[in-house]
Amino acid sequence: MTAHTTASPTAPRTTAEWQHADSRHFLHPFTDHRSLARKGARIITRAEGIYLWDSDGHRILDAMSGLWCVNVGYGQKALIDAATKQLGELPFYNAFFQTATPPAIELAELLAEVSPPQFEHVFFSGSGSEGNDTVVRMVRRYWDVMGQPGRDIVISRRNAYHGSTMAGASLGGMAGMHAQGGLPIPGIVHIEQPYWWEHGRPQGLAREEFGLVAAAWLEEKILALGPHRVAAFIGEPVQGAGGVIIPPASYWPEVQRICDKFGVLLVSDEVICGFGRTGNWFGCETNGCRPDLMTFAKGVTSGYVPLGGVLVGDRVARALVERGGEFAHGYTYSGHPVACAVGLANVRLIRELGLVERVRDDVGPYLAAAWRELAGHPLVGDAETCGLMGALLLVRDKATGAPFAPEVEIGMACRAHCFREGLVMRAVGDRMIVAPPLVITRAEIDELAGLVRRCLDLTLADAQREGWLAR
Ligand code: PXG
Repeated sequence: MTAHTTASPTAPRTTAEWQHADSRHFLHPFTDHRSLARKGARIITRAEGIYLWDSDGHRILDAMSGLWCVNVGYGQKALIDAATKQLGELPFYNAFFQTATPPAIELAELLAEVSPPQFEHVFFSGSGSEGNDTVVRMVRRYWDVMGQPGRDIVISRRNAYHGSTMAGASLGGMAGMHAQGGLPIPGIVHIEQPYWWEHGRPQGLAREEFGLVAAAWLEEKILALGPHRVAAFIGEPVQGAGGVIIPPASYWPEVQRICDKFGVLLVSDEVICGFGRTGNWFGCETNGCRPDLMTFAKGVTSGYVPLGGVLVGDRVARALVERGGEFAHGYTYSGHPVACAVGLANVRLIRELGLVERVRDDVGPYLAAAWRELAGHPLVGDAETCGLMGALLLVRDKATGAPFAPEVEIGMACRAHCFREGLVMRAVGDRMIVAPPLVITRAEIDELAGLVRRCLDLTLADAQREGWLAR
């Protein structure tokens, strides 16, 4: 073999060289490539703790944990060592033909231990989207086994995010995704989301009152479809990609009561909320409900390697294991040994560092206090947190809560400042959202809040200069 003429992935190149090669060859997720090619992608080259560095050497505070996943922060040696050791010992073997590998068995065992008591079984996938495809197949299989094959509809919610595969995007309630490729697939229907600001406040409802109203939409939909047709209801404990929509405390217990009343399976999509994000191991514990199935991904390995899956509760597991025979479903990477070895090291580290308790008792309340101060900013109409997730709603008129004109794209204006100031904060419409690594310290939260305030000030100056605040 002759020496390589193309650069290896780690060879230094200038930012412009990276950007050129990127726009020639790499199709990114959810990206307008013509517009990206004009600007050039930001190239991230390394990370440590809660900070990233780009190819120009700028340090960036990553208040989104990569993409809601790097719960233990960057550079954790225990995870790196676990991957390296497993790669050397057994980089791959499958779990199909009556075989298993020690990391997959051990991780399944550990997940059963840290999850609520009804969960003793795990089905592994490679991602959250695949996990939700598994959910759809599994709940339909469950009702087949139970002798009710006509019970095949899954109810989800508008502005939910459940992934980007055919089933994942169909379960999701994103209009822009449904508009491309003939979605949703048959048998998936949506109800309105429990977003108080949009659907409760204009009606003059108190938050908790609205929670019951929003849950009643589920009962209405079940009755309209016929309970004998409804297999399951799926929801994120807190809607992440939808803009950190935190439901009123009254919502989930009422959803649980309705599912119980009609025998509908309850699925908690814990891809973002799992592994400590809300101050409990899983978001359903924060919400006080008892799901039958839980989708997980992201935080299970802190994003170091891809892994997802479904925790299967006793009701479904009993039917599938004892009466179901072969479930004709699975992925090459179901129980991938390297991914599971990293998952094991990650879950153990979360436990050793006490990160779940830390979010609940220390940094979660500390972020909430910082958010209460930011609530006073002239641009902020509403400020909410749940564990280590936070959202700031930007409004044109603080007194009335009136929104900016949509063409202003105030969230994007704010996000542009964040980029320049060295902060990763997401904009979802007019909601600015954060979900920092769970290892973040109080001092780092002070730094985060200071950067947020600075970016809000800069955005306010834009709004004043451009006349966006005028009626
Ligand atoms: N469920 C939930 C609740 C998610 O947040 C998925 C499923 C799909 O997981 P995979 O691993 O297939 O991506 C997710 C993913 C955003 C954003 O813009 C959020 C996600 C993915 C990409 C972007 O906030 N969440």
